[in-house]
Amino acid sequence: MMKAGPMKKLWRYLPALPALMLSGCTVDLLQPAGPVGELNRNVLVIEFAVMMCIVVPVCIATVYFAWKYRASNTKAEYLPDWSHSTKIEYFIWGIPTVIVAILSVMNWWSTHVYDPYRPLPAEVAGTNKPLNVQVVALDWKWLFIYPDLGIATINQLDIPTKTALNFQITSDSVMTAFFIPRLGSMIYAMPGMQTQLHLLASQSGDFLGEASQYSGGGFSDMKFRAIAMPQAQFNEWVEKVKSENSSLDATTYSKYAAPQIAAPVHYFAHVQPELFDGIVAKYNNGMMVDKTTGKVMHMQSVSDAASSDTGMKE
Ligand SMILES: [Cu+2]
Repeated sequence: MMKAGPMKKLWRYLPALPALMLSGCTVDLLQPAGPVGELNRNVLVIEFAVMMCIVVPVCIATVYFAWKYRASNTKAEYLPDWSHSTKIEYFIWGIPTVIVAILSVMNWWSTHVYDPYRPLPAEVAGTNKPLNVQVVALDWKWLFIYPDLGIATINQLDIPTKTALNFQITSDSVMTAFFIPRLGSMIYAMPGMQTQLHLLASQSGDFLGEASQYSGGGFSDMKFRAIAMPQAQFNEWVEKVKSENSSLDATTYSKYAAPQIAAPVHYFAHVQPELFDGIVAKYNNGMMVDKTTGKVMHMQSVSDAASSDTGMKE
């Protein structure tokens, strides 16, 4: 008889394995804190279930057939000349076709219902005035500009709950991706371009935000806290930031935009208007798209400031 060796002891911890595996980065995706995240989670779970409808029977059938048609089983049907079965053809082509069709419809529907470029539907967004946030991916930190409030932060995104968030996203470095797993959707940040994302936090909380695309040495520290709080508390926070004595303009921007690993949180009481547009324009020979007319125009004043003083990282 075998004695309880070290291997046998290890088996006792086997039930903890799923929990251990879920303790990684993916758990946030299963605990959404807003409507977009909820939809992403539901799609993930339903699609997983749909795919398991084929994976599980195939796994079981593999073991069952191997056992049933084993060499020593003389009772099983033996068909050495078998070559075709229309029934099996329908089965092996039909089920995958149905599953691909279900997944296609689900994916098409779920990517359009909360299109990242479209404001959230009114029944989800509520009546609070949406908050505009401009996001700039830097090496290796995140700059958040609140254009309507005239403030900015580095590596911390405070947001009011139950308020639609309109993000404009760009990068002043390489391409990366902006991602707050508990709020949902991941959108690319690219130099010279403006991507958009519309999110909403339905509950207060301190969520992880990250860069989800590898962008060099400081990538693993390119994280930020997204802190959702009630409107009144958010207003207090804005006042606190405004009382800081640090400002972000064309001259100080270069200092803060320089590559830095694990950058500390920083508050700017004042931010130069159109700084974000200047950052985008400097990769387009100073040209930008006018938001009201849709025409391409020259960002004279801002690009002078942003590209000559701060832009070039020689
Ligand atoms: Cu991951």
